[in-house]
Amino acid sequence: MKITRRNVITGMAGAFALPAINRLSFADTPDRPVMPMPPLKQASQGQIHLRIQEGRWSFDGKRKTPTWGFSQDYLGPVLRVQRGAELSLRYENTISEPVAVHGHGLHVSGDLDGGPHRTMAPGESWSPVLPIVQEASVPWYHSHTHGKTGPQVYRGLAGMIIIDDGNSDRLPLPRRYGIDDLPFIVQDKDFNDDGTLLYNQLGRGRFYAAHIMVNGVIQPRTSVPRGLVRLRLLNGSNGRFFNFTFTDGRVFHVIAGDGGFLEAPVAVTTLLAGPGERFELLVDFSDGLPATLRSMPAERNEDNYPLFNPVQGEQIIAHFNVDRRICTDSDAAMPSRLNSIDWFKASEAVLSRKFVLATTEDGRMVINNKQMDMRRIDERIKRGVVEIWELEGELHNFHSHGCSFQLLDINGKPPACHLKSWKDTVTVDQKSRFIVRYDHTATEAFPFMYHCHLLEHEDMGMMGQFVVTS
Ligand SMILES: [Cu+2]
Repeated sequence: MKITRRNVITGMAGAFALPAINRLSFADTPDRPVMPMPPLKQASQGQIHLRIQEGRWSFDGKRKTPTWGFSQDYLGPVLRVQRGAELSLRYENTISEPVAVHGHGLHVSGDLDGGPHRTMAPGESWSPVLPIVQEASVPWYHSHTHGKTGPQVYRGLAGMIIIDDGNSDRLPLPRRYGIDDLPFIVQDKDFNDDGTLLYNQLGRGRFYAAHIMVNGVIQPRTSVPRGLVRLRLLNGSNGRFFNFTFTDGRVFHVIAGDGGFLEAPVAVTTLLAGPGERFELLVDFSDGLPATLRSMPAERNEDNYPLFNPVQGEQIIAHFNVDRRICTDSDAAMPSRLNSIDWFKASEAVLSRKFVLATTEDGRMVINNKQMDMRRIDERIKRGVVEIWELEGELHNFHSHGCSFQLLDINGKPPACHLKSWKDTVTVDQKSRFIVRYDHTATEAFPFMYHCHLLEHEDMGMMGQFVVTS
């Protein structure tokens, strides 16, 4: 009899009496489509052409859906660049509406940032040459078109960037792209009966869709070697928070956040990630057992108010199947030390700014009572000065362009250990504070943005603009 994953699991379930959820989630694994790996484009090969184009993509391995992508049907290639080098891009807009493309998490000046002031009309192109000065990290690129970021990202205009440096090259981490080093872009979508994408911006007040996908395939399966596997996790969904955990409760390690490595790996069993956030994870598959990653409801703070809308509930994300035919990288190991971070001291800050994210009584999404206005500069910042930004709101995800920052505290408490890296996106549920120094300039013609990274909130005006001057 051919040993399939299905009957192996059935046998295990009898022996170990796995809870029903495990049997359910493993049982349909062989039927799940395989997780695709985006193609890799190296900056060292010269200018990378990213054609913003229409496509047809299958999210479920069966029917095709009209989508958009960067030089492919859906999403874009993973762009890889070494610190100290340049990332030379040529965006070409071949779709029928204007598009701006922002490099989220990149430390570049405002004229290279790709905010809404850099919109390409249909037929236009933009060729930025981005000097990469920051440490190893996982930024991403995505639509940032004024008022249309949500629907354009939803339709597929997003992709990952990997920055390497001397430190990441030296660490004994898994590094075989697509084998034990996997881009892992998690999103959610709804569909109309005819298979087209359903985008209901105002549904339920926040955008949550029913189908969870990784790299554009719903609840995919992937084969991994028996050993350590690195997931470069990007929450690329429009508005959904995920609370990642494995069905078998296994421990995994967070090794990096938005803007770089933690100082040391942090062992966790659950990981909360909001829209726009990235984490790098190490998962140990040396036990040879299959595993299923899911998202579980989480609870908010001391008052036990449910953090998630009920539709978020429990969601299967992806299935991992250990395939012994895939060679294990015997050099890959869990480093005890990953990075050295120069921490700002709160006492270094020379000023602080406060941002209140709210919905007004008449339903407008505002920051400090103002909706985004492309013609208004909201903040003026001096380059190189250390500042504290204090954020208040009820469950938003705040992102600032032009920097990485360090979390100071969340609701008055120090951030959890796995959040102690450079970051550029942070959940605001009551009050969060970060400390930051803006080292890159932005002019009034091409200012930086700060905004809620729930894309529907951003499109509805929960965004402001700032300049950074010398
Ligand atoms: Cu928001």
